[in-house]
Amino acid sequence: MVSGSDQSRLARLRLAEPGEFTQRAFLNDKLDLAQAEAVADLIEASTEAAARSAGRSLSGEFSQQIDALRQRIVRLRTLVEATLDFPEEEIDFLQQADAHGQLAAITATLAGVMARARQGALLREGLQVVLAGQPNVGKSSLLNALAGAELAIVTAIPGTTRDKVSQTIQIEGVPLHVIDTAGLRAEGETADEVERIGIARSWEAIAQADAVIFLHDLTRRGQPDYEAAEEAIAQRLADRGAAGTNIVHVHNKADAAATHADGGITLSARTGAGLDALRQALLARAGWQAATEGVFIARKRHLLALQRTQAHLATAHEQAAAGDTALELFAEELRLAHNALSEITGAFSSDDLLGEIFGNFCIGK
Ligand SMILES: Nc1nc2c(ncn2[C@@H]2O[C@H](COP(=O)(O)OP(=O)(O)OP(=O)(O)O)[C@@H](O)[C@H]2O)c(=O)[nH]1
Ligand SMILES: [Mg+2]
Repeated sequence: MVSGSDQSRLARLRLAEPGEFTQRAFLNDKLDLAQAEAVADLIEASTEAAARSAGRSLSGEFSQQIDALRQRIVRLRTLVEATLDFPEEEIDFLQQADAHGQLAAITATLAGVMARARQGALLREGLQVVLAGQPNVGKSSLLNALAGAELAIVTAIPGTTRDKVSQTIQIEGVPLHVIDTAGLRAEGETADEVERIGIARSWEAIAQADAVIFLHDLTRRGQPDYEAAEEAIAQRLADRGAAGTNIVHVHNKADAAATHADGGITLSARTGAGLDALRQALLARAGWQAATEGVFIARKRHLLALQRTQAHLATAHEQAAAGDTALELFAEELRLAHNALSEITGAFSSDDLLGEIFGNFCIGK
């Protein structure tokens, strides 16, 4: 039973806001911003590797590296600002302290942190991979083979897949969101309204993909209709411009074909032969470097801040090279680099940013 006084006490209770506990920890300096984000990333981690790297960020490993860089920038700033106050000693002062050398060393360390953060972002976000190609080349069979489960319907009838079927698979802990689409046919070749809509969706998926597997059928090589359609699809993919570099050519049905393709990856979705080569090619395309030690989870926000820091340091370098008249500009670029870096751990951040970060938490964390 709840007594009267207990009830009035309960009336003052409320449910926690999304991320409120973590936000309080941040506001009370128990966690910095990158660590607070790692709490959410740990909860959402879709692979073990992502969870491990989120744990590393949560423990403060990422933040320590950012802070160490920040301190070095601060030291250089102090030096430059002091020099600005004593213009007559300018050149000597900066040369003695090897300002250029310091800047170069900071830039090099930053590049290393960025490389690890990029790997972390890959673990967090994964990669969108679209299976594209003519009807019946074996796209759905390949999805099933990669996933190790019968997810998409496979039949010998061209035009089997109409709607998108997607599945997240993991390769070495990197989540790949693989999307199987309707086989691509030229306009007018499809009588069926449903299939036509499916093909339009395939092209949409291709436009948004990080990587496109362009699947070919070795058993139909040399057939005029087949080759003409291959040409048309290749042309349309090329029209997408720079994204065309994300195409991985894969030749399927190696088990049933006498001929072999030159270039690309040859495999059999039916027997599984060659699947490992495809997995490795996808990881390489994603920029995954398995040997990277101590990856910490990172977000797009972190990468953007690191890129801005890098850009300001590069401009600072140019200013420094331009000679003493540019010392104020050099100092200003260092200040901007300092601010950009500080955004990562929240030493310098706007309320909007905080609202956005904590608002995306689930309730009660
Ligand atoms: N021999 C052989 N047959 C395969 C292979 N992969 C797929 N097939 C066969 O090719 C036919 C089409 O396979 P699907 O996976 O449905 O092809 P799809 O590209 O998804 O076709 P749509 O959905 O119609 O665009 C089926 O009869 C499969 O059994 C393979 O590696 N070897
Ligand atoms: Mg299919």
